[in-house]
Amino acid sequence: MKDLYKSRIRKVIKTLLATKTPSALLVSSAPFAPRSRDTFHPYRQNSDFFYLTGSLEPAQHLLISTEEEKPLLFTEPVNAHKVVWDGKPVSPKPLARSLGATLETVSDIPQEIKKKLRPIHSLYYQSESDPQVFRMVNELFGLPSHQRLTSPRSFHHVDTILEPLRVRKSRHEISEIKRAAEVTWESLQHTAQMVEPGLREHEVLATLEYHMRLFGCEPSFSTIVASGASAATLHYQAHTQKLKKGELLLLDFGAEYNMYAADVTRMLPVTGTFTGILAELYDCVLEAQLKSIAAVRSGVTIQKVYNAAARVLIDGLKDFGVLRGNTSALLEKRAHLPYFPHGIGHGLGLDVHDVGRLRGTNKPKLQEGMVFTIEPGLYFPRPVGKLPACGIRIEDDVVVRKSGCEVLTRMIPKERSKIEDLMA
Ligand SMILES: [Mn+2]
Repeated sequence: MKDLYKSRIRKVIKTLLATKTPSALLVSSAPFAPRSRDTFHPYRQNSDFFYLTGSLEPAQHLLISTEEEKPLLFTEPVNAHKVVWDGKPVSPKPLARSLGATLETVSDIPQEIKKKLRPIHSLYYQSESDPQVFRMVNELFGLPSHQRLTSPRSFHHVDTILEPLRVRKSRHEISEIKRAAEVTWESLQHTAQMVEPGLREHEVLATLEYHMRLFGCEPSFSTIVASGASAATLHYQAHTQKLKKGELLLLDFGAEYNMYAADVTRMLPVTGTFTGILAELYDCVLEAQLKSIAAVRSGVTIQKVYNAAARVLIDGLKDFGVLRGNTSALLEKRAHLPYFPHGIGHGLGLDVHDVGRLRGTNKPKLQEGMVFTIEPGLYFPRPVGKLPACGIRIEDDVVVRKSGCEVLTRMIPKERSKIEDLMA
């Protein structure tokens, strides 16, 4: 893994040079997100900045410029007052050395970066990261043309350069996601056995997250624990309901390991056994998910993967008396959208909703090494015919291979009998 970040920076330089204009790419550490007055949410590094530096430290900035011999790493001088509260910051010197960067320790970082941007024509910058740097770039953008002789005149989102690099995952990145998946599985194993009628959703949530943290991870997003009708709300966050007999419990959760995310959804029957129409609905969603996974291979569109699931769900909705008509015509009319209102999945990597434009049902073609989720579902906010109000989703993480895909979360069971075994 030596020189991992150096080699990524080299790829950025190559892309900048290919534009044949003086160009630069600017990325910053994440800012602290306020929680309440002067307290903050736990710090989480910006994914682009981590991708290019491996640094977990706040208040750092990386400028890669075709007009500089080396990348520039900007940091603030040590503030003695801050040290009292936060401890001594990690020295940026080894980081600069490992990146082959020149270290610039300055108190007014935006002003210093602005000076370095004078010869630049095209600037690639982040829309969400450091607010002060963003303000400085916006000032440059807002300059009238006669004042723009010595500043960038062409502004682009960093995604233009970083998305094509980040979207295909290396072996190393896939092994990080696998580790996140294993911890996700551990947390489910420790949680499934406690599920029973009378327990509250927040108790299940606390158990899942406790085990993720016990194994050195953080939740990669806000865990969703939704029982019965609550599961029809896609991003349900109240977590106040008592688990009731005869209901299914939806768990949408994932660990983040070393900045890499896993994202899984599993359904548990509250009593430990799937029964009746919910068992049938479950099998329909599972079949949709398996068909969708089977459609994944390099070169196919995400739309094809989506349609493989949508057709099974439409057939199921016909069997349950919710829809009537020809399956292809219903798919064409998007008749399933009230019951399956989201895309088939999303890119997964450093961000739980990663780069790659795979959300929705659009046209991008899958490439080897892309990692994304496959998560079809059926949702009924109100009872429909003999179906109770409920929501069912099954989600796994896959990596695209030449002639298929590898399910990175395959250790987590999803057949009904195996889930029942897990809860026994
Ligand atoms: Mn997801």
